[in-house]
Formats: sequence, structure tokens, C-alpha cells
Amino acid sequence: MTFEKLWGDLLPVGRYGPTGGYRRYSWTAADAECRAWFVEEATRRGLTVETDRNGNLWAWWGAPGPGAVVTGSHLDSVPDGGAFDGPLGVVSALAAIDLLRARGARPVRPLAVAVFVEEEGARFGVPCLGSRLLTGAISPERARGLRDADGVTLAEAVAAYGLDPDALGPDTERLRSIGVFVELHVEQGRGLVDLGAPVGVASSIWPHGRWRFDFTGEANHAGTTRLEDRRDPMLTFANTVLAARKKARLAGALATVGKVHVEPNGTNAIPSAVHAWLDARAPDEETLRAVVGEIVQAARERAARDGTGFAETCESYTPVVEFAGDLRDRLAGVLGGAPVLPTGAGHDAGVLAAEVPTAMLFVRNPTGVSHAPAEHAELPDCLAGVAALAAVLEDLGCR
Ligand code: HGY
Ligand code: MN
Ligand code: MN
Ligand code: MN
Repeated sequence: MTFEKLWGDLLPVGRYGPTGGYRRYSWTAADAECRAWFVEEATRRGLTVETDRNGNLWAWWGAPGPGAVVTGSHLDSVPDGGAFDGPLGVVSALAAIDLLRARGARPVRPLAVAVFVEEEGARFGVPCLGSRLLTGAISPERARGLRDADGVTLAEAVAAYGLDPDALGPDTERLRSIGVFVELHVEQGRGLVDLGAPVGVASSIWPHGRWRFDFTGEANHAGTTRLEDRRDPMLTFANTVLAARKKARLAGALATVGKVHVEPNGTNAIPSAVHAWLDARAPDEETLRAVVGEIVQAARERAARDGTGFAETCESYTPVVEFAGDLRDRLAGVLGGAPVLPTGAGHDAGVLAAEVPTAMLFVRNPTGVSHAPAEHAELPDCLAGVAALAAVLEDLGCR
């Protein structure tokens, strides 16, 4: 019941009418509403809420301190994302605390629910920005200068919500206080459907990254410029997308171009520039580096042929994550032999795993669709996720 109430209250926030998906971008009104919802629900439960120097929220059951058992996820979304990616982990964390309390369990170690900002990187381009800042995986100088589509810097965006941009950066004491981090997340594939299980434990995350590709050419008239006289960056872009798909297929990797800006974006003008973003992922780092290298090479060759310009910038890179084996096995054991499975999706847990013992729980997603409005998990599976998280938290830090 508490899960349904929490879920129902958060559900309308940031819903985008035309698609039915969510636009909960960090440091916007929708995000502020999500954060206010969290603060209210945590406070209602007697948890002590604090905002850290990077804007991540922490709600403590008992006094904050070292050796803490921390769970949580994020509330921001991709453009027109689903309801579950992120929020399921936050709602389940609060519901798990309710469940633990209802059965008389009490924490013997500090226990916290964390909400990380800008996990998707939908606004400022770098995913897991809140956890990267916390751990020092991104420098505060670089983070402050990141710009959104309107040219607003992260420094300006956080300042507008009362956070001191000069305070952004590694939070060593807080990081060292985390004894263990467990993130519950909707599965973003059909692994658990195939295994016939409502809940699973993560083994690893594929290495992945984002590269910005800038194709430049010469704007000119669509009706009067002979094909052989054109320097059309759209042509180079289009061929690069085809090359990316082919190279990824041959390498057993994944390559996606889901975001593109065309300048000046007129129907009857050859574009002057095309800016595109490549998301690439692979089972191992060698394959990832090789496939991105091949895509970049294909773009360069095509640009030379088209008389266009091409430049690439790596905007974020996340190495392969292997979750701690002993912790993973402990969780699977607590859950009566829950299946263990890998994922190609990135998470704050993946960033934290480099610093503290970290584990993840996945909840079955019937179609496997994610980062889209159709993302889903059935209520009985969500409740199984809450029960699993409660069992894990109890095992790790309650009596
Ligand atoms: O893009 C991702 O992998 C994620 O869901 N943040
Ligand atoms: Mn996501
Ligand atoms: Mn997520
Ligand atoms: Mn531009």
C-alpha cells in the first residue's frame, strides 16, 4: 500500500502531454517538484534530509555516520522517458523502510536513501553527474562549465536553485561514510523475463561513453547549388550513422545516434553544420575503443570525400563495472538464489562501485522497453522489488 501511494503521488510530476512520457530535467521546475516530493515523504517518515554540496539528496534513518548502508537512485529522466527508470529505486527505498519499520526492524548502522542529480545527463550531457561529482570522477571546473541546449551553464542552473556553484566537487567525507550502496532499478532489457524471475542481482555494466561529432560544411541554396558544388555536412553525418551501425554490428557492440542539431535547420538550405551525439557501448573496453575508433575513422574519410569538416570530442566515458562478487552473492543468497545478470545501462551505482562496495537489484520489465513512455513494471513485481530491497537492507544493516 505504501508503495502504491508513493508511486501515485509522484506519477503526474513532469509528465509530458504529447507523448505521455516524462521530462524531468535536472534543476528545472519538474525536477524541483520531484525533489520536493522526496523531501516531504522522507520528512513525513522522520528521516533527516540534507542536500549535499553537489545537489544530491540524502535522507537518513538514524544519525548520519560512517559505515552507512545507502540505497537510492535518481528522479531525473531522459526526454520523454518512462516512469520507472530512477523513480522505482527511490520509491522502493522509502517503501522498504516502511516495510522494515512495520516488522520492527531497526538499523544498527546508519541507513540512508540517496537521490542523485542529473543521472541521465539529459540536460548537461554528462550522465551520472551527481555521483561523478561526489566521487571526483569529473572535475568541478569542467562540471561548472557544462551547458544545456539553451547555453545555461551548470553553475548558473544550480545557483538558480540556491546551491553554491563554487562548492561543487568531491565530497570525500560523505563518500567514505558509505559502507555499502545498493541501487534498485527497473531492468532495461528482457533478461528477467527470459529467466522467469521478478527480481535479479546485477553482475556487471558494459563500458560505455558519449562522443560529440561536429560536421561542418557550407550553407547554400537547395535549388541552385549543383550537387558537385556542395559541401553538405548532412551527407557526411548520414554516412557516419550508417557506418556506426555496421561497425557496431560487426564488433558485437552497440552504437546509437539519438540526438542531432542541424544548423540552420531550414528545408531549402544545405546545412552549415550538423552536431550529433554518439552513444557507444560494448562488452569490454577494448572492443568499445576499437569500434569508436573505426566510426571516427569512417567519419574522417567520408568528410574528406564530401569536402566537409569533422571533429569529435569524448564527453563522457564509463569503464566496465564488475560489481563486488561477495556482495552480489550475498544479495542473491538473501533473495533465495535470485538470478544474476549483466546490463548495458549506466547507473550511479556503476560510478560508486569504483569507490565503495556496491550492488544492484533489477525488477522485471515485461517488454524490456526503457528510455521511452512504454517502460513498465507490473505492480506485483514492484512489490517483490520492495520486499527484496527490504530483505537486503535488513541483512546489511538492521536487527
Ligand atoms: O543511459 C543509460 O545507460 C542510463 O540509463 N543512464
Ligand atoms: Mn536511464
Ligand atoms: Mn536510471
Ligand atoms: Mn551549434
